[in-house]
Amino acid sequence: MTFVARPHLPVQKPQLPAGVRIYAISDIHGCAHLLEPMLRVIDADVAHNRPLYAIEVFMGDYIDRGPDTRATLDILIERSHRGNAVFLKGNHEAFLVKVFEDPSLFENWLGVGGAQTLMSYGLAPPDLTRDEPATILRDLIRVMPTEHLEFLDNLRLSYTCGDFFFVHAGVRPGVPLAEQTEHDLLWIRDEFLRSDERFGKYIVHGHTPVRSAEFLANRVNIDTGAYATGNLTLMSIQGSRMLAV
Ligand SMILES: [Mn+2]
Repeated sequence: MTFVARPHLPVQKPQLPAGVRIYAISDIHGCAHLLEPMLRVIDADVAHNRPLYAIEVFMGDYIDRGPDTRATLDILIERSHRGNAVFLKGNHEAFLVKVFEDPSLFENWLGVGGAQTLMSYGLAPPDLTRDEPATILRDLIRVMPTEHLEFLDNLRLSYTCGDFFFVHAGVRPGVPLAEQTEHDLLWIRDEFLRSDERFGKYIVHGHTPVRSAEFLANRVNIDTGAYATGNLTLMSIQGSRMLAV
């Protein structure tokens, strides 16, 4: 019997390893009421398709802006006990941790939806004519469950599987994936969004809202601005097939 070598074809489409099915959800921003039904969609899909390995990738920005950060973190922490979920860090989680260390940033946090987070933990709407930022933050740390604070402290910057690289915001063009800075991975917009560079992996990201999942040759953006639009996007990937609902 003769074995004929197949010509080495260039990889056309990014691939996941055989048997792996990934579910990615981006930018929940306190929309627990959208997250709950999405998790039921995932559970039904897993029950129907029975992948060998089902992996859930949450893309960061769990908190702020939307109505219920507290319930969102409760749901995600509960979900983490299954052991097949990856939780990426978003710029909002990184920023809140920074605000805890530096109360002078408190007003900036209010400008990006921090008041909704405070109120989700049962605190009054912040009134800076009456209360010092440090006092409000001390109250928040007091009412936040320890598991929530630990959750915020234990988020990953990126996740790689097969030909896919999952990250909250994006990557800096011209810099190898392994050498990206935390700041770029969590905050970058224009330089990344304008680039047609192939980054070594296919980038799955959120952070910059688009009307519907945006599939490009080098990346896919799945942030559909849930807190403003009511559309939380779920993307499933198996083999090289990407599907956003
Ligand atoms: Mn973001």
